[in-house]
Amino acid sequence: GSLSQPPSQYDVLIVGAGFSGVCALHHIRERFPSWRVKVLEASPGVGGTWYTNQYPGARVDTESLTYQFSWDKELLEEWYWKETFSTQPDVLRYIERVCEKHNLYKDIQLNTRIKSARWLENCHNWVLADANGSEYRTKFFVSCLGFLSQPVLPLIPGIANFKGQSFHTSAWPKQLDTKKDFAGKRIGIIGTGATGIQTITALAKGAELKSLTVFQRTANWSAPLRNTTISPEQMKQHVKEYEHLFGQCAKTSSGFLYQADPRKSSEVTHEERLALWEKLYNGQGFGKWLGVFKDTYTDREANRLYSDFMAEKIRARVNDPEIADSLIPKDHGFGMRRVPLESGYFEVYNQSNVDLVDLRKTTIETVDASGIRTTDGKRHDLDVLIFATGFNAITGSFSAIDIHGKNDRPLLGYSDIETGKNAIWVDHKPRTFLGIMAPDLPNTFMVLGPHQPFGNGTRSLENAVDVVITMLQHIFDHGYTAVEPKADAVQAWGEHVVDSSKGLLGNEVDSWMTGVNTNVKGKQERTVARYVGNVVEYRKRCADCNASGWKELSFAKYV
Ligand code: NA7
Repeated sequence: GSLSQPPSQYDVLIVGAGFSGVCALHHIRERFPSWRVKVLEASPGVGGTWYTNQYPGARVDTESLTYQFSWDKELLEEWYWKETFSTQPDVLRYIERVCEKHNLYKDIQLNTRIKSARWLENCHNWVLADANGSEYRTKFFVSCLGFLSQPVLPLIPGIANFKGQSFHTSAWPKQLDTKKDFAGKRIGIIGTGATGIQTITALAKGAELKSLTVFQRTANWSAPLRNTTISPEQMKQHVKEYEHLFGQCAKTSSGFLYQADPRKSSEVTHEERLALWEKLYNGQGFGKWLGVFKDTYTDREANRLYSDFMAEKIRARVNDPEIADSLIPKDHGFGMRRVPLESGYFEVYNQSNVDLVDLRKTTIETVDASGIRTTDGKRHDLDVLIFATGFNAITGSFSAIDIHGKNDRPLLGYSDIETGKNAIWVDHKPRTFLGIMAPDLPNTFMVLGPHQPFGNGTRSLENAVDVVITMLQHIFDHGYTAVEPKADAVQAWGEHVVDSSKGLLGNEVDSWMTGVNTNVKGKQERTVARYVGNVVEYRKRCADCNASGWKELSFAKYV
C-alpha cells in the first residue's frame, strides 16, 4: 500500500539504533532542532549489538564506567552499574533508558530494514527503501550500522540438513531457557572467538548438559576478565571519578583505561617482566592486552616471551595436557587478534561433559540430520548445533543494503564480476576519508565505519558523531547541499591508514580485524580495514580539518 504514497522527506536519516545511532540522533537533534531527523532500525528494539546478541554469557569486555555515554551528566550520576563488566541485559537496559530519558523513541522507527539507498544527483537527496517497499527521502544519510552486525554461517557442507535445533549466536531464540531446555541435551558449538568463549563458558557452567562439543578451528589467546560486583557505596565513589576516568580514556591510544608500559621487554630483567605480567594477569579487563611492554606487538621476540607466559597460565588451568595444547594458539602470538576475556573458560574443559574437537587435527567433513562427521571417522551426534562463527565485519554491514552513489556507482562489488569492478569498495577493500566519508557517496557519513578507530567503541563513536556534526555545521553555515571527499584526500587517508598499521604483528594474522572471513566472498585476503593508529592523533587530525574549514571536502549548491 505504501508504494503509491510519496516518500517521506527528511533532513537526516540515520540507519541503525545501536549506541552510534542513538548518540547521533541525540546530538543532531540538539544541534539542529528544526531538522527532520529519523532513525530507521531493523530490529524490534533499540540497542544494536546489545539488542541482537542475547546469547548466554554475553557481556561487555570494557569497563561499563567507560563504555557509557559521557555527555549526559545527570544520567552518569543516576546510573548504577551493578558489575564492572556488565551483562548484555544490563547494557541494553542502559541504552533503553537513554532513549526514554531523552525522548528519542519518537524519532526512532523500529522494525524497518533498509534494503537499498540511492543517491539522486538531480536533487541532492538520498532515497532509501525498506523491506516493505516504503521509501524515505533525505538530504543526509548517516550510517550507524555497527561493525559486527552481519552474522555469517560457516561454509560447511550439509548444515541445512541438520534436523535438531540450530542457530547463530546472534539469533539466539528469545524464548529459550537454556538451563531447562538444554538439560540432558547434546550441544555442539562451532567457533571460539569472543562470542564462542562467552557462550561455551555460560552453557557449560549454567546447564546440566549431557555433552558440550566445541569445534575449534583457531585457538584464541583468551585471558581472565576478573569481573567484580560494584556496591552502591563504590558506585557513589565512581561517580565522583567520572571526569578523571573519561579524561584517562581520552589520553590512551585506543580509548580504554590502559596504556602500554613505556619500557621495552628487552630493557628489563626477567623478574621485572614477570612482575608486570603477573600484575596484569591478575588485574581486570583489557590491561593484560594493552598494558604490556610497548614492544609486545611489534617485536617478535617480545611477543614470544609474553605468549609463553600466557601459555603456561593455560597449561596450569587445564588438566589434560593434550587439550591444553590444543587450546594454546600456535599460529599467532598473544594479542595479535582481539583478546576474548573469559571467566573460567579453560576450566570447563576439565568437566567430563565437555569435549574439544581440534579442527587443526581433524576437519568437519559434513553436517547431517543428526550431527557432525569429522575426517578422523568420528561421529558427533547432537541435539543442538550453535554457530558462534562471527560476522561479515566492518564493510560487511554495508553489504545488506544495495547502496548506489554518484553515477549509480555501487558501494560494494567484486573484481571477478565485470560490473563489480566499478564499485567504490571492490572486494571489501575500503576507501574513505577519515573513515567518515567515502568517495562518490555524497552526503553520507559513517559512524564506526571502515578506516575508523574502534578501540573502546563508545569513546570512538562519540568522537565520530562529533566529527559528523562539525561537517554538517559547516555545510549548513555555507548553504551547501552536497558534500563529498576530494579524491586526493581519500588517497592520502588510505595511505595514512596503511602507514599507521605498519610494523604491527597483528597485520600478519587472519581475523575480522584484518578483513579476513573464510566464509565471505571477497574476504580471503588481508586488508587494513580499520584505523589502528593512535586515537589521540586521529581526533587531533579531525579537529585540525575542522579548524581549517574542511579543505579535504568538496561542496556543491543545488540550483
Ligand atoms: P569471531 O571472532 O570472528 O569468531 C568466529 C569463530 O568462528 C572463530 O573461532 C572462527 O575460526 C570460527 N569459524 C568461522 N567459520 C568457521 C568454519 N567454517 N569452521 C570452523 N570454525 C569457523 O566472531 P565472534 O562473534 O566470536 O566475535 C566477534 C567480535 O564481537 C569480537 O571480536 C568482539 O569484539 C565482539 P577462525 O578463527 O576463523 O579459524
